[in-house]
Amino acid sequence: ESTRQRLIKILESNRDSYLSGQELSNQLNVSRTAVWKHMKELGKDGYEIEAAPRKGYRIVAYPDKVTKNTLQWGLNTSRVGRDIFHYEQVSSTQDIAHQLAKEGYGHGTVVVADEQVKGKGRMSRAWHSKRNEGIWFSLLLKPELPPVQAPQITLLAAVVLAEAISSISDLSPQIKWPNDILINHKKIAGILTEMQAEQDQIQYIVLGIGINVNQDQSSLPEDIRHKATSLRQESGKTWEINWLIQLILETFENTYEQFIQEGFLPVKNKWEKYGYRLGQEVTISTMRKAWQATLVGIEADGALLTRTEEGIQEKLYSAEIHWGEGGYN
Ligand code: BTX
Repeated sequence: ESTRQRLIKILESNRDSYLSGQELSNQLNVSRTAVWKHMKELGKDGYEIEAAPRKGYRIVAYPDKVTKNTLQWGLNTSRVGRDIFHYEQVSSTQDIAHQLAKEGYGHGTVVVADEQVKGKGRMSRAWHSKRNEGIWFSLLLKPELPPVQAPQITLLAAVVLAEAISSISDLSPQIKWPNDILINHKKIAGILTEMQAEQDQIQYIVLGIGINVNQDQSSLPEDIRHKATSLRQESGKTWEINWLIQLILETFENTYEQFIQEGFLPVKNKWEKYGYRLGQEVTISTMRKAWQATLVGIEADGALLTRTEEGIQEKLYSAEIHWGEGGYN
């Protein structure tokens, strides 16, 4: 842990009181000049620090802007987020993460952007990623697993998002197979998993996560307003982006480590708890056809298990699920 990280922790646990330069220099084991220099750096990252003569230092405002530092301070993980790249504007965080993978960056590297101008969904669909209103990031993963297990990581990420949202709100997120998080039937988050693999080994996965956070109805594009929502719209309050990203990274690391150690079963069980329309009949479509079937659950390998009216069970690895009029994607 760096001096700066420890400094933030001390300041955070003394939110309302002053800490003298001397006290901080003792606790951190650095000079008072060094303490002062760190304070100046914190200021650059958006912390507002009051320095009162004879009383000492006190945090008066926390940064609302996201930076590498504000994300790393107080982040309680060991591998996820060890390297963080933050940009104000990018085309897509996915592309940058692929580049970093090729440059040799390791498991857990995070790429975050305030805004994406070419955010992408699956099958070349666009993902709307407006400035500062949501969380748009990619996580570089290097699991020692065969490529057939990659879909499990998409499902795991969906569980992480559902659990994180449930843990901080009264909302009831649901997971639409394979990769969408819905609240009150509207999409609040999406996951895009891209993989580089050899025959029997994943080289790396770039896991892209997009979450609508502080948008109001009018800031979502018109064509998706009826089927998209944000945390703010559902909860009636605005959320602090830094803190949410940290929560998600921490929840991800814990869930991922459990998955590596214990396998997919714990993830499968949680997934089914959040599974959208399980037990109900929906329309399923692939490139070639569309048909009606009941969603039964997921299989140990992450496939979707369905059953037709005639009772025929089928495992699906890639398909779209629709319901109601006009479909949904
Ligand atoms: P998807 O293909 O399942 O969903 C894309 C569809 O969702 C679009 O066609 C549109 O109908 C709808 N949509 C677009 N933007 C939004 C939005 N902000 N909220 C709700 N619905 C929307 C889902 O793909 C995967 C999305 C991953 C996004 C992350 S962000 C960080 C990373 N970088 C990047 O370019 N993509 C990922």
